[in-house]
Amino acid sequence: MGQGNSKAAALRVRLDTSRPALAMAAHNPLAAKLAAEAGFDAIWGSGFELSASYAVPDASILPMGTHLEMMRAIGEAQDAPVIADIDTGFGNAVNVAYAVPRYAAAGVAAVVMEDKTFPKDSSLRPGGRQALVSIAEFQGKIEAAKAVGGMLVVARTEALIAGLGQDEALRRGAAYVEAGADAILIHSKQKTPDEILSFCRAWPRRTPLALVPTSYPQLSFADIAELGKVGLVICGNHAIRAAIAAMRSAFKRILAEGGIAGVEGDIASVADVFALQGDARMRELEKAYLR
Ligand code: SPV
Ligand code: MG
Repeated sequence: MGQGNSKAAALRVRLDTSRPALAMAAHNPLAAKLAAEAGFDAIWGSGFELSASYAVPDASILPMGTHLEMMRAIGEAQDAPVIADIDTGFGNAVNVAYAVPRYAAAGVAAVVMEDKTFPKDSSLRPGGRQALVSIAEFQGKIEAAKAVGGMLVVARTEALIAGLGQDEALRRGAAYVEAGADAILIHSKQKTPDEILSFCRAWPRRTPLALVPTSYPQLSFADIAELGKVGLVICGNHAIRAAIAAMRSAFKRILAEGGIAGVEGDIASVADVFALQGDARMRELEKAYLR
């Protein structure tokens, strides 16, 4: 386990602070395939999306194996590198040392690990528990992840989410770089980008930053690129939110209209679904091998 992986190498090059890589969230291989088809550079293996797709809170409820197998399936279904959201690393540094080689073996290009205590709570949840582990403990977890090799380790600090302020966020970011992090994800749930802009401007390192602008969507990709500090922008939950809105609308209309005819033009065709399922490949296989 832990052999070098070419998608990790490509992603490392793509973390370009003058033109940040764009990752779209996915909760299953189909969503990942659509994100890659749309042109996103990477797939965000979001814990929030996967939890939502099981209709459970994003609070360390789903087991590691459920997330891991989804990351493997997402990687197999399409070519964009997978950035796996491993939350807290499923416990302490010993848990990280167990988990990360398995993610490497599943072919993911990067893991993102956050400095919250296990079990975690969603960063976006109003009034959620946002207790952080010590800097020293999290450095040990980064070192355990880095020891695996062959993939990028993105360290995520929740200092701003926990209300600890910019100085603490900068201190944690720097300490995580010292421990070997390849990038620092800095998260904020402020409704304006001010807090994030201030952090990015104050970030003194060459190590690229990663942002998840869910709460401050007014900050465009071009605005982020202009900062010259951010190598990765993650659209954290737009696949599941788009799916929820589309399903709600179609389901409501079908009942209201007393039939399925009305939605026909607004939903994907069955032929589209066949194509996404790999029907062309199945026809080749049938031709070659079915006797
Ligand atoms: C996720 O998508 O699972 C994330 C981003 O970790 S957030 O939900 O904003 O914490
Ligand atoms: Mg998450």
